[in-house]
Amino acid sequence: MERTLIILKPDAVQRGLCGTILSRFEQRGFRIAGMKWLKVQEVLAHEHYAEHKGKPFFKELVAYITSAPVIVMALEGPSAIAAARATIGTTNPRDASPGSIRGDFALEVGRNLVHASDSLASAERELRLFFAKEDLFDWDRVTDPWVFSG
Ligand code: IDP
Ligand code: MG
Repeated sequence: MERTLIILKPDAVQRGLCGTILSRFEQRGFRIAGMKWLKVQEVLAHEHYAEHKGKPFFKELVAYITSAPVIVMALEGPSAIAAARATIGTTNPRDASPGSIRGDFALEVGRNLVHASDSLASAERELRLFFAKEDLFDWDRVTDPWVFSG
């Protein structure tokens, strides 16, 4: 079981696509361990995207992610990190497969709707940036048969 960090970026919120995108993840079978609404501040944007510091698009990327509120989620499931990357599609939506979120709903790399952690190390680092450990729900403690039977 893995957890991964997902962000529904400002364009997803502004275009009214949060429900649609969340549905894709729910239908795939991910469990939601945490979810919140926030406006990413500049300092957090710099930390989250630290690996891109110095790249030509960095300034534009920080402006984009801080431009309006986002929904941040911790999703879990078997191989959740790779599975979520496949569900969102390639970084540039122009190349993303139909059936992926970016392939179905986006056209520009600078407005690609959704973030998903790209490795176990990134997922652990990014989850810590956005969630306190106690914010994340421990699904293994749920014994209600409505949740797991069938
Ligand atoms: P990822 O989101 O698929 O992991 P990364 O390479 O980590 O892609 O880049 C982070 C984000 O930076 C992308 O999702 C996209 O919003 C933005 N980005 C990446 N490359 C470019 C670019 O060439 N121009 C503008 N924005 C870019
Ligand atoms: Mg990335």
